[in-house]
Amino acid sequence: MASQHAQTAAQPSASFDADAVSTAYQSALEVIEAVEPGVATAIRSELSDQRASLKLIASENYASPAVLLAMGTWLSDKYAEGTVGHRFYSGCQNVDTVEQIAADHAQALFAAPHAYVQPHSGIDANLVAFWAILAHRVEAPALAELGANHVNDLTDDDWEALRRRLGNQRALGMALDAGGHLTHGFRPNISGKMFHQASYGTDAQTGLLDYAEVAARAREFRPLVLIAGYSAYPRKINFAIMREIADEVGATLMVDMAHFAGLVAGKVFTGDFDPVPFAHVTTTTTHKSLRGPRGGVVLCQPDYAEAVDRGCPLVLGGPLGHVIAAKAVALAEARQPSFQRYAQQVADNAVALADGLLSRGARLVTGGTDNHLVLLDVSTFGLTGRQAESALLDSGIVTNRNSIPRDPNGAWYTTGVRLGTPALTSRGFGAGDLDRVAELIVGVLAATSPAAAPSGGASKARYVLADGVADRTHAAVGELLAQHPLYPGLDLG
Ligand code: DSN
Repeated sequence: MASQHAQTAAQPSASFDADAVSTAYQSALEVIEAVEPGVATAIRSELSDQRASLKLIASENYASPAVLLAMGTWLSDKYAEGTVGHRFYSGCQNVDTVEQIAADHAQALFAAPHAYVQPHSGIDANLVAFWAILAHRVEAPALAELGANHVNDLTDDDWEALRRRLGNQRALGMALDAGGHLTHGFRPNISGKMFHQASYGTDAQTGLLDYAEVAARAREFRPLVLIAGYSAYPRKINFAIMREIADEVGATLMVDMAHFAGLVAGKVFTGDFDPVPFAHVTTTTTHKSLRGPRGGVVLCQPDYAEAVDRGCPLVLGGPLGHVIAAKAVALAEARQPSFQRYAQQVADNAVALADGLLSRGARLVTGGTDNHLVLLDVSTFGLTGRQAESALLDSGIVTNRNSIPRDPNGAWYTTGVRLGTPALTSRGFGAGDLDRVAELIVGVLAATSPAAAPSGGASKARYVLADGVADRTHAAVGELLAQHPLYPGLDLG
């Protein structure tokens, strides 16, 4: 008999028929196993490992069976460079259909004038956005000045001059150690090489974004692109203020909402905290708090649409029709009222986690959270981020170490651990469960001490966890996970 799972914020899908999904996966795995058993085994192991881990990685989630199944199809076999109805290959009618459905859902979900759903990742989405901003703001006016319609019409000298102009623009983004992303102008990243780059940080006392400092940096630096967004900042951003700053200095406002797109979709971030009406270009991933397949999306105002749509083939390789189909399914799910309950619970759970940590004496960057993540400063436990991350992993708690502002340990060892609630919320964890998670985390860190390096000096990686703590914590984690099973009823046979 089919077991239907009810529609609740707790499930990683609006609802699914566990028997049908089990049969689908059992059959699929048999087919894969006959060709390469090692792959079938790894797929099975990944489900058991995901089921058995307390996942607090802020950028991860669990997509629904409908999203996952949409990815395993022959839409993968089609080349479809170009855009809907305007392809460089024939026979793209079905890719056209799924791409249009995905774009329509993205536009409706985010009330965006235009959506481009082809980027394969968040980095790709940001590259498309940068290229589109350069094309719209620099290349198009230069072509008009020169009376040309296309770069191919330019003389070699004019083309060289334009290339130098394109390569001499400025971008201002949040510093990596303040919570910004690599693609926001970090020098080793391609974004830091495409642009002359400067960054803004956070207030040394409060850890909060200081809009007056952002404005001052923007006035001094005069960027072509002002980038807002983060991957490790635990607060919301006022995008109305960011747009005022961009307008004052003539910058294009680009917002990377990859981490908090689910909170925008779920109407937790509204008004001045919803970036889409304020940004000229907004980028996102689809697999973090938005709970879709791995991928990216660019949303933009109408005057950037033409340049954004040229993402493939000018920036990206051929669109992944099977992943775009899965984006369409995930975006349809995110338009359901249950997704708004999910998103609110993600934010409520982050507050419960923050409060649980603070009440047990931990220190958090900014003193709390408004979004889906908290940034724990583990120096109060006498540990580096690397030591803390490893001790937590030994105890069954999966996190990632992260720099804190002005981090004395650098980006490899770090002084922070980033904790996020989207994945646990998809399993049905509530605020009480997150308080228990906080208790377990503090218990492990309080029982961990730094250990000396083999040479005798201080090590930033080695640590000692008091006897019995890892086993006891594993058992407590197991109890929590058992109360909130992942993909309940899904049986791989
Ligand atoms: N890797 C993502 C994260 O963990 O935040 C960002 O690219």
